[in-house]
Amino acid sequence: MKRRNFIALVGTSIAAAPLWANGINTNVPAQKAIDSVFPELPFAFNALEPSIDAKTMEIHYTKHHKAYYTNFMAAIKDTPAAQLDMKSLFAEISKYPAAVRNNGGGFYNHSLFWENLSPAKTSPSANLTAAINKGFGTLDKFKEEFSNAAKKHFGSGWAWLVAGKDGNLFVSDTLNQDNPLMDVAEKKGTPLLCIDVWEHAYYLNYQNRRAEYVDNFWNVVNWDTVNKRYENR
Ligand code: MN3
Repeated sequence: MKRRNFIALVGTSIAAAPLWANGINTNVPAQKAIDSVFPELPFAFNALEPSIDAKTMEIHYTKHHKAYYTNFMAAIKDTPAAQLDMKSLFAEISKYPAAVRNNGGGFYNHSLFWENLSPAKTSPSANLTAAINKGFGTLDKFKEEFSNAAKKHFGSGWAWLVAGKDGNLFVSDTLNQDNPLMDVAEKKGTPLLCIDVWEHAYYLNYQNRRAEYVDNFWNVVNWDTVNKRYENR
């Protein structure tokens, strides 16, 4: 079915459509970059309140994320990058101009971020729990390490739970819109969970209190997504 027909069938319901029904499927990143369309938000703007407020979600999605998408599409138009899927592009991102790296990362990272957020109560699968216990000792110790990476990251960027090539899990943080799929990343692997710690992600509601935003992030983690990413890595 053509994507346009599918959109016509499912309408514009934000809550009903999974992110990848109308855009980039970050769980199976094999889409050509140029084929990507701006993905729908998989929940309503106010769905994550009070942990993430509606106004922040609306601006973050409709302005910030949309701008990365638009600028990325413009940056790769009629270039070899448009022939690559996102994962392949990131694997050689050092060969491309900063506009591709920054906007491609911004486009992709936010798609990952929305997918790993949900108002529903979810929990790590048995397989993921075993991997977390192996990597960090306990779930609480993992959360502490991830939270510390998010709280202590200097400037704009992201904190990540990542599966390395050997399957072992680790925590990292990246500058600006870089991610662990990029050849420029210090620690590389498959992203399983991420948090945006740019000030635009929390400043309206939390102002300078990034630590509080990070602590409340755990209330809205979509573990179902993290479980799937771990299985599909
Ligand atoms: Mn952001």
